[in-house]
Amino acid sequence: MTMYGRVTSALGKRPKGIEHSEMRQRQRDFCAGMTANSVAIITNNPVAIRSRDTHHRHRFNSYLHYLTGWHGEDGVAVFFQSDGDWKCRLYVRPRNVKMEIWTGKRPGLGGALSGWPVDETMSRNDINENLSELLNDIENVYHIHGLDKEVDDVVDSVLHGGEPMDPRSIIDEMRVIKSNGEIALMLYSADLASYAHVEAMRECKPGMGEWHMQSIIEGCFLHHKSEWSYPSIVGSGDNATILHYNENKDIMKDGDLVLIDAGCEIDGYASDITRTFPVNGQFTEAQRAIYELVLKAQLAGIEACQAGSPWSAMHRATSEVLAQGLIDLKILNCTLEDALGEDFNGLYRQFFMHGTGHFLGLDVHDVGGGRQGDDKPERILTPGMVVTIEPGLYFGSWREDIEIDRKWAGIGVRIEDDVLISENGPVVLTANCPKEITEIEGLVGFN
Ligand SMILES: [Mn+2]
Repeated sequence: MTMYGRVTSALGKRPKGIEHSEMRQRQRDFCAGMTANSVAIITNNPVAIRSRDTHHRHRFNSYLHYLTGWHGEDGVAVFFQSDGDWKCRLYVRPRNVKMEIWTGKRPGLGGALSGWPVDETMSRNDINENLSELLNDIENVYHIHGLDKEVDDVVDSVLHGGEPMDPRSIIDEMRVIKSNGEIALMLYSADLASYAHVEAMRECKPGMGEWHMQSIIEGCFLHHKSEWSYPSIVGSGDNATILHYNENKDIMKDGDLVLIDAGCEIDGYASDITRTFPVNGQFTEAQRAIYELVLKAQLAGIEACQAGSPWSAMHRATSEVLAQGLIDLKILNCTLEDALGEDFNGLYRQFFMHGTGHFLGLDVHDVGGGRQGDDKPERILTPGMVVTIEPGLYFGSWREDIEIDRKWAGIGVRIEDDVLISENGPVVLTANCPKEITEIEGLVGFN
């Protein structure tokens, strides 16, 4: 058995990527949403410099992937009308053996046309002239600025200072509801991340580094031809009370909790899991009390994931449990009303300062709004949506703005699962990642 053999055998069959026929349907739906006499341009993400001539690993643009499956840097998809029909043209880099020796083989124009769901291909080298010509006499150009400088310049010169329309207003709505093909990929992504978390729990021992947990989890992703969908957070002790801590540089101490927020990507589709457990495998009384409260809130949040409910039902459910629990534990000395506040902004927010969840999909914080604080109208939960439920409580011992009993200091707990909204109630995609106290105490340190 190789490293991660346990994970490999637990994983089911990896689903195939999204079918070209499904991408064609997405293209048709997108084009149907555009106004008459328009052209839409979808570019790839830029390449970012890591150091001198070394680049950050490139991640394809989610919109380009969604519509065409194309990943090649410099790829640009253009949707335009010709003889009354919408066509998808893909600009790609032409074959060039001298360059390919260094940077890898390219499908070229012919390979892209036969291997991807597009109607025609053209050379990226000619995009300047060629695209200007296509945009002539077009009233509306859909384009996202800031990703591809050369394309931005073409669009600017054609629009003469006018603003392009935003293609996201159409595509985001489409991406909110996941198809069966997408759900299969997300379930696999959730399984892989679940098993990776379990491996980290099994290996965990006081004295190990936070980075060791990170390496076990990310190694497991890579071993299964996947990669992280966002930088992994491994925070032990007080580090767990820093929401976006990802330096992962400290030694995990006996008696501390460790919070791990890590997920992976399968064919672009993200999973997003947080688990918190004792480094030595045994919860202290104080840790147990906070953990049980967060778990109770999390289960209430999942139960609130019912088709037809408003988005805020999830946050309401977790918040009510947490606020009451903080009063019961005498961490808050006030009424439930004051703890919750008028608009979920009461005293409990000192310890639970983020939202309950977000959409999940090709982007870990997926498009379509729904997050607390955004200005979009409230969503109604609908079958096919995938959300995260991730309440937490954080008692940083370093915080000067709060007054709490010493026994809570340095405790940070978050529990996060990925949940599919369905006609038959919530489906927890990350159900293979244990979170009950007895399960955790029976796993941590037992490799
Ligand atoms: Mn999340």
